[in-house]
Amino acid sequence: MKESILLNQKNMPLLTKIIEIPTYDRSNVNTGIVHIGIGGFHRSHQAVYCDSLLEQGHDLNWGICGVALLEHDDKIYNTLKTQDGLYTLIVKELDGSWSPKIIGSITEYLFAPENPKTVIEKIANPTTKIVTLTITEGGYNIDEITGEFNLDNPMIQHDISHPEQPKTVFGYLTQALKLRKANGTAGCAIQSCDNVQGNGEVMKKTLKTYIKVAEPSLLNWVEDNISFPNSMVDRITPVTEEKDIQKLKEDYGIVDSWPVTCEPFKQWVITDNFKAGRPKWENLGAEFVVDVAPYEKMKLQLLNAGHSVLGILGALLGYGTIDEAVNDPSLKKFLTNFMDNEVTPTLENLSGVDLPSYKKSLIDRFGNHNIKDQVSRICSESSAKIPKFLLPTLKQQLESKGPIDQASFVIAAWAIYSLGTDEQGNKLTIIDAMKEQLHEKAVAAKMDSKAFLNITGVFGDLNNSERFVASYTTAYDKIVQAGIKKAVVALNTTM
Ligand code: CS2
Repeated sequence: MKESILLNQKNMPLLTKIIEIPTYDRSNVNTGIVHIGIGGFHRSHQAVYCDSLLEQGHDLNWGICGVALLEHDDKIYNTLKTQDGLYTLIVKELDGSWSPKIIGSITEYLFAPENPKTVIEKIANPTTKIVTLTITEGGYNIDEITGEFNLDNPMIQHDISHPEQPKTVFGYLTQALKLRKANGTAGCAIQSCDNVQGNGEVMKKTLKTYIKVAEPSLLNWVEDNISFPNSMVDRITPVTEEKDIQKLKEDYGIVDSWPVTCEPFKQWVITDNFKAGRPKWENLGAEFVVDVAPYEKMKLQLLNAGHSVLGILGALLGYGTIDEAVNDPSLKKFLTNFMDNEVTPTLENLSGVDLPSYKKSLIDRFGNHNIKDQVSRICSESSAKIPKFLLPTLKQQLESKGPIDQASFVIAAWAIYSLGTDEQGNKLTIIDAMKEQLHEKAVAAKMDSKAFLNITGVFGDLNNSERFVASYTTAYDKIVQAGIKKAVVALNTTM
């Protein structure tokens, strides 16, 4: 066992011989970006692009202030505080080796519940040119029935009546933009980095709906001064496990209470509309394009939906990780058929993209034995993910009278998954904001399988489609009667 070194700025010189550390002078870095939602993904993706840019040394104005927004984000905040914003990025290579590196681009960190005013002032600061967000798919607070921003959400109501003590991103941004306007500070860009189709547009629409009610006199200023770039983000980032923390300590002697693990691949496609300038992320491989929408659609409906397919079917079969699931030949075949027959016909305008290679690369990435991405992570918050990842394919195929049996099958499997046990009777760990409702409808579905489709917050009015309901019911009955494995194989053979 090596001598243990606590990860913090003071100990950096001790780490130089052990691991790659930032070579730029962190004390000279200025904060140009405020990031809201500093979870694993931000730390494996955007913060890494910024770190590499700082390494190039031309422009030290793009340091990040990471904001922990929610009460339960105190752990990441305390970790960053103890470690001076430093953390270890552990890239798990395809051959099983580790490429660890210390990332230094998060130079400030704030815990919003502790000090909302500081967060508001930070976003309003003239040096803040971009506010980036990873607030999760559900964070946009869209009502699946109306497709509109849900003003009835109690947290939103709270922010409207307590503007100076906000809890949601909408309340924070509104207060900060109001302050920018009052101070005569120029506008900035608000860039969503979530897995949501048209994420910039969605952010613009939702924020403006909020402002219209909470602070109507700000609306025109926002229209004129704030831009909302769209972006497609990609890097598989499993939940950090205790064994990763231990290995880092044992093999490298580094004591980091929350390193980030991820795959080697990363991708970022962005529309180039930044009101107050932007970092040269293209130097690090980010792609700036006129229209991100087709790339987002491809990624969400193939990669993210592919994950959900493997997660839900894999969970019922008792698999713990995505590589186990995709390396099961029947699931691999199911996924390949789903991608080729149901998703691919809905994709267009992907100039320069070799779709067959992209799909093949997804199967390879999912199958990477060293990543060990957790099925529980993939299945978490499915009620927010399924409407963004899987239902768009289903709806488009219903419109064009195309194939829907595989998407319907996944929904039927999700209904059975929501009962809370796998096929061997082992308890499933279900993490979902709608967990209780899902369970209640899953129980009702045992008597009448259609009951699960009445969750309008997820399915909207899809239960009005006779064709979909019939396809779903057939799948549900088949799974109950034959078990998930045989039902998958049976569907595979009809393709
Ligand atoms: C996953 C994503 O959360 C999920 O269900 O599909 O986190 C996925 O791993 C990333 O979007 C990869 O870029």
